[in-house]
Amino acid sequence: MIVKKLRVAVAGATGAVGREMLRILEERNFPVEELIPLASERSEGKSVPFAGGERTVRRLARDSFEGVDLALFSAGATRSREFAPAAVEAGAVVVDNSSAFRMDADVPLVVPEVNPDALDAHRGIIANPNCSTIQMVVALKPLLDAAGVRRIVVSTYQAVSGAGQSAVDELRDQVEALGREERLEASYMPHPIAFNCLPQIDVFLEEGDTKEERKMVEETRKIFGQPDLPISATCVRVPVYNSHSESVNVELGRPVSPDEARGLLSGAPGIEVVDDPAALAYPMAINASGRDPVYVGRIRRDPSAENALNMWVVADNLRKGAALNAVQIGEVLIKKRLLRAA
Ligand code: NAP
Ligand code: 3JN
Repeated sequence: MIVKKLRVAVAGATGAVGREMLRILEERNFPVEELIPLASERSEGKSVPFAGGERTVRRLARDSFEGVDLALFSAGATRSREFAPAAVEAGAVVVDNSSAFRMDADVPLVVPEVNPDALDAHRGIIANPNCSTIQMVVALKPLLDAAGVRRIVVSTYQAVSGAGQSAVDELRDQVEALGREERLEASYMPHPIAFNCLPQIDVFLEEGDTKEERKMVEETRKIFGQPDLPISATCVRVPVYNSHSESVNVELGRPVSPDEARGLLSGAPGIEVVDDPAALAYPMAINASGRDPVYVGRIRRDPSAENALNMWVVADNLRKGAALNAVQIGEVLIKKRLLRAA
């Protein structure tokens, strides 16, 4: 297949996710004719590394997208709402990393290993799910196909990088302050995170759950096409720099033994099974960081419910949870010839 090289804009190119996008576009030899890094006026004129050189950052504006084929957005939901429609109007296809459009009925919410065909109906904007949702649905997809999913109970252990570079800096500063026996200052997270766990990610909603928990529930239902699937989520910030871990309890439509589950997951795209308790081998955040797969281990029966399994799911939240998933969507758009210029 002959692939036309594309003009690719990255909105939020100076941020934690945006910088990862540039690295991944380069690593995967994405067919980039021209890379257009966009950010706030604070970054205008600065440069970002790409393809062995430097690219000058431009200010994100409504007229940034003339001639752009693909626009990857990771500059926050407010910027997505303001600028993504202008990008579409200019002829670009937008892959948006924010929550701005995820639950819109006419916007596909896509994880390429799970529901690539949802892209066929796109109308210019495609949404990338939340990082915690992405790794869970990748891990559950082989079980969904083989046995059906009846209920999910998930608890997350989310790294500070999910809250941006400032939160990473805050954890480092707090650890250093504790070493000097000084007081911990919290500004980007609601309480000190060093040597602590915070059962709050994003704001609280009326029912007592948080917005991050609600996102996991609603996004998973949309991706699986099961609007009433019972899902219970508890999202926790932990003092880990990068890579989210999740304890996932799933009730299936028929009995699936741990061995069968390991077999199904081992052959599935995007998954690596690390599950050898005798060798103390299971997925860990420090091993997943900087890598692409969703790692799954601790697969075992849950005898407290019918047809239920427990598993431990770990992935790099900035890569598969955000930037990599967005670039993979771009790759599927090319393959399916769903970019307007392709
Ligand atoms: P970050 O490190 O704080 O970076 C924010 C980026 O947005 C920077 O490039 C910043 O540019 C740019 N930006 C901020 N205000 C802007 C404005 N008014 N106009 C243009 N650009 C502006 O944050 P991050 O961790 O990369 O996250 C960015 C967004 O990605 C989040 O808000 C979220 O919507 C999404 N995200 C999604 C996931 C996921 O689960 N899929 C995970 C993390 C983040 P400057 O450097 O010029 O300020
Ligand atoms: O906290 C995490 O680990 C993931 C954070 C994701 C995030 C952070 C700020 C704004 C999002 C998101 O992707 O849902 C958003 C947002 O776009 O609403």
